[in-house]
Amino acid sequence: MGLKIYGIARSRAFRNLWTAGELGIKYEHVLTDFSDGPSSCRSPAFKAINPNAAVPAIDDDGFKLWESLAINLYLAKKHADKGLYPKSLQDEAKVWQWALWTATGIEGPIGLWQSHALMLPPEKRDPKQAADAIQKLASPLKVLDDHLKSHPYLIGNQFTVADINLASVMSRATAMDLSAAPNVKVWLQRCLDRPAAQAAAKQRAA
Ligand SMILES: N[C@@H](CCC(=O)N[C@@H](CS)C(=O)NCC(=O)O)C(=O)O
Repeated sequence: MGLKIYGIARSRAFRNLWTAGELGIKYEHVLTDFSDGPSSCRSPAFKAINPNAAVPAIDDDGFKLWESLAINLYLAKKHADKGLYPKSLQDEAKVWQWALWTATGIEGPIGLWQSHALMLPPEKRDPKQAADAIQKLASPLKVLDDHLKSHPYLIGNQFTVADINLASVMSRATAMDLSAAPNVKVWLQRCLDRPAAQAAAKQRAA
C-alpha cells in the first residue's frame, strides 16, 4: 500500500510534497481538489480520511493523518535517518516550538496578506486587510530575524523539518517587503532554493 499524499500542490499539500521530496521517499500523489466531483476534498470517500473536508491528508499503510504541519513532523520523524528530524530531546522540542509558533502566529496573517495582496481577484482585494496583516507580522518577524542572525536555520546549523514548516507557510512572502527582516529574507530564499522545494513549487505552478 505505502504512503498516499492527498491534495494538490496549489494547496497546503505543497508542504508535504516538499518534505517527501527532501526525504526521497516513494509515495502516491492522490490529486484531491476543491471541485464538486469524485476527486473533491468534500467527497464522502475523502471525508473518511479527513472529516474536516480539507487537504492535505495522508494514508500511510492505513495510518491516516491530517494537518499539514503534523504530517511533516510525522514523516520527518518516521524517516529520521534522512536527517530532517533532530536527534536530541531539546532540539525536538524546538521543532515543536517553531511548528506551533508558525501555526498560531504566522499562518493566519500570512494567509490574509496573500489573499489581499496576491490571490484574490483585484476587485476583491482589500488593501487595509493586507496592511493589517503586515502589522501583525512585524513583531514575530522581528523575533525570527533576531534568531536567524546567529543561526543559518531554525535549529542551529542543520536544515530540518522546522525550516520546511515555516518556510512553506511563508513561501509566498518572497513577494512581501522583507527589508525590515533581512535575515528572514535570506533564510527563506535559502530554503525555497532547495531542489525539493523547487520541484514542489513547479507542481504548484503547473
Ligand atoms: N490547518 C489545516 C488547513 C487545511 C486547509 O484549510 N486546507 C485547504 C486548502 S489549502 C482546504 O482544503 N480547504 C477546503 C475547501 O476550500 O473546501 C492544514 O494545515 O492542513
